[in-house]
Amino acid sequence: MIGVFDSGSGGLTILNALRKNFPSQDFIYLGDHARAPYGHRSNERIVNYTAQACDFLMGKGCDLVILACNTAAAIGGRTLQQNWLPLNYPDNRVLGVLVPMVEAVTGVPWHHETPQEDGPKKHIGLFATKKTVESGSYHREVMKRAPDITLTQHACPGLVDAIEGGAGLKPLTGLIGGYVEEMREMAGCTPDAVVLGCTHFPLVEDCFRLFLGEDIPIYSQPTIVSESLANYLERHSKFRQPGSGKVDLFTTGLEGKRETLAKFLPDDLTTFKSIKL
Ligand code: DGN
Repeated sequence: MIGVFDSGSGGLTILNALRKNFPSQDFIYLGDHARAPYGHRSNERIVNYTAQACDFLMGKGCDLVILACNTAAAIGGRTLQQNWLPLNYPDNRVLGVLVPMVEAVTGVPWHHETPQEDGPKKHIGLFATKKTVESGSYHREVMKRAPDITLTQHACPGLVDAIEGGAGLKPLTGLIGGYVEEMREMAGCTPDAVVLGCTHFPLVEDCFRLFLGEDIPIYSQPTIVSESLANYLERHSKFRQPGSGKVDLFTTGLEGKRETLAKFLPDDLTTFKSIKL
């Protein structure tokens, strides 16, 4: 069984893509809505919360957990993989959503962590949460693989709250128009391509598109993560255990968030079970 975790609802964009790609796979989703967003929390707390979430999902029988939250993956991914997992669930795996994006941008598979001499020279713009940008994880992983790439990162403070809070088109376009303009000013140009490095942002991709124009490719995280998982399962067959396409949804609390959730959920998934972490 595969677990999918996000601080809130954003990871549902990833879950939806995974369900399409793996229709007979069983999934468990956990949104830590009661403590979302994670952006203003300390790194230590984000690592602890993410470990608690993985512990819950693995306790439910998930031997593979996708951190469908760039913030949790950027801050806690490595610590969980290197320290927490070997002590607690040595046979299980935790995968993030960041490396598949870096892999797609650089065109270098994750297991080749050496710089490419003739790597692609391009200018990528990254929009993500403040925590993800501050972690430097995207920058570090891109530079390892393709030091010729210029990565301009822009934090989008307030955007996750606005999406989870159900903000309308006007405030959303106001925020996103500002981020794109600031990115152009920082970079001195429009980047060749853009990564939306937050699992909430696919929901507002049209707004980004509005300000970026039609010609700038936007790397789609749900699609890329799903393709990358297919590749991973190909190489690690023990995690390939098709079931009946069952999906269980868990939350730490949906107080005030039910309305927004509708935007993320397909019609056949509506019921969240509440849990405490
Ligand atoms: N969806 C999360 C991400 O991809 O970063 C948002 C994290 C948050 O809680 N700020």
